[in-house]
Amino acid sequence: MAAVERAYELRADADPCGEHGALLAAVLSGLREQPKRISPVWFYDERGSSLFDEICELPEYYVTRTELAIMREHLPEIAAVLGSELCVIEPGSGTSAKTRMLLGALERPAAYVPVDIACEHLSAAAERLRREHPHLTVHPICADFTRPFAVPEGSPYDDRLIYFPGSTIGNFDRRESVQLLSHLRRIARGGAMLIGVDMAKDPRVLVAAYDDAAGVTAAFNLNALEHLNQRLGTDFDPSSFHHRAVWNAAESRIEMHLVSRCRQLVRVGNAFVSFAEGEPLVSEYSHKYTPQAFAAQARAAGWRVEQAWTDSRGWFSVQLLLPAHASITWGAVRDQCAPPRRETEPLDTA
Ligand code: AVJ
Repeated sequence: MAAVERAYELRADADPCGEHGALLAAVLSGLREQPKRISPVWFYDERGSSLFDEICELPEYYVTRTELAIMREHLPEIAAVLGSELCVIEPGSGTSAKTRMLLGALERPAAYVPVDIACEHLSAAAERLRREHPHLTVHPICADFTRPFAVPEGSPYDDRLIYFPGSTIGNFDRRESVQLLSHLRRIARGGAMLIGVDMAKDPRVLVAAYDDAAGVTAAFNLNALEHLNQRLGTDFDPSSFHHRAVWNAAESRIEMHLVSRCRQLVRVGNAFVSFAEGEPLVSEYSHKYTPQAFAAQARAAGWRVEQAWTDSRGWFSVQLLLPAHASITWGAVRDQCAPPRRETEPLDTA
């Protein structure tokens, strides 16, 4: 199975009918890897989601705040470059304040297509947006965005922008992220992507952001085990694990670990998984990029970086990607072309 699918297969299987066995098998296979791994999707039950909201407010967690500041400062320019009557597709939408900012700044946005596996949240958020933007076509899609999903054809879904904020791309390793970026490029159909990318910086700043003094991130990390117990009936004892955030310089990423405090056995379905004292269970990667490294990733996925906006410290960036092989210039220039026609993308054999 492709790596991007493996890391997120839980999402695919988390259908409302509850594919208990499939979820269990996916978790077990991660626990059989070396080092042991679980998917970061396990963070996000109800409690985890509100802990994440708390994280976003922490003094050490610069990520959300910095991206918001970049958006606030450069929104008029970003909106001007993007042009009018776009169909904005947002993978992993949630209920983002950034999306509201973007939709508010764009000229006559035509459609908004949020894609998320949290179906109830999704329809509530869609309802709210419909009220705020009566002329906007809102078409929520309940799906795992790492897998194929169908955006309707024709107007108002023609001129597409993928909006992928929050540095969610950081959760994917190098190979997975190239796969995901090219998957999203195909969905964009010749359109652009606006993506939030967290940048490499002093490891002390990074470790503090993922191991805050108030212990909120530790609670967030340990909650994944509660969620597993709740959803799958595993018997993890969260108090026998502790949170650790490590900077992996070779891979340019923060790793969130749950470290076993003792030798122990954990029951997962019909199997027992043994942990040595001090053995880590990896619960998340958060890759940090240099501008060059991200440009290379984008290029490998058939995109090119058209423009990047950043904060004064260069800690975070909001980047506009265009298809590397677009047959005409995209964006504001496109709006001046009459008629606004675009050739279809060259056939993708990747
Ligand atoms: C939501 C994936 C962007 O990597 O910073 C926050 C999640 N993990 N603190 C990140 C997270 C620990 C976050 N992303």
